[in-house]
Amino acid sequence: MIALHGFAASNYYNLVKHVLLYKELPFQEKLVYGGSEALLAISPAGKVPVITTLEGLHISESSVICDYLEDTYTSKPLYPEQPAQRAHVRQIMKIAELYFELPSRRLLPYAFSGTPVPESVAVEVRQVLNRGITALSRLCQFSPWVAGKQFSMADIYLYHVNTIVSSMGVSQLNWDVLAEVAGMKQWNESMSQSAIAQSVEADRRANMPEFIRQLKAKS
Ligand SMILES: N[C@@H](CCC(=O)N[C@@H](CS)C(=O)NCC(=O)O)C(=O)O
Repeated sequence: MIALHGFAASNYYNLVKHVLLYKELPFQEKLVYGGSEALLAISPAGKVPVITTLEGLHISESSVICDYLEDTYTSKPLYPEQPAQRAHVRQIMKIAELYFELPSRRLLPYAFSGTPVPESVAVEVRQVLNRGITALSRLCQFSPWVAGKQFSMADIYLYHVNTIVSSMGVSQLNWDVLAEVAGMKQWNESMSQSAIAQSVEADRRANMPEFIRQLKAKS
């Protein structure tokens, strides 16, 4: 059986879990937090998620895992057949990662420590998020799915990226970032209603207290 290593408070972990659940692939969750030797043994950068494949190969980096799962398990496809459309889906995922996820992550230490975000950091983060807003406004269709008529990897990827963008935007910048992209909030809301999203969210909430405890123990 495929093993999924990491912890449910991580949105990167959750997007891979969402793909596994969507494709109805049997998998086992193996709890591991950042900074452990156990994780470094299977993840070169010490990051979660990691999967261990049926052949015993360890793969990290969420978008690489998404591609591996799609290439290996072709039923319930999450990328379109045509290369141009596939590129469109991947472009949305890449832009979501670079200009939505990563700037929002810079706010996490302030959220965890309860210290105010320095203005210089807030300015930089807003700038990058604005780039993401412009790009995603141009690329996303929400008709009804992010890349058009077909539900795709971009829906799963962007939805889990948005959990952090939305919470950090509102709590640290007093900014409803998702509202800046026409159609995104409604689409996000409908994604959150799916049975898979709800079960992933329940696991996320359940893991949060332990995740915070181990984070405090490290600092
Ligand atoms: N680029 C990586 C990022 C993964 C990532 O940042 N994971 C966080 C959890 S959300 C992590 O492992 N943090 C532990 C650490 O940095 O020590 C991916 O796409 O999988």
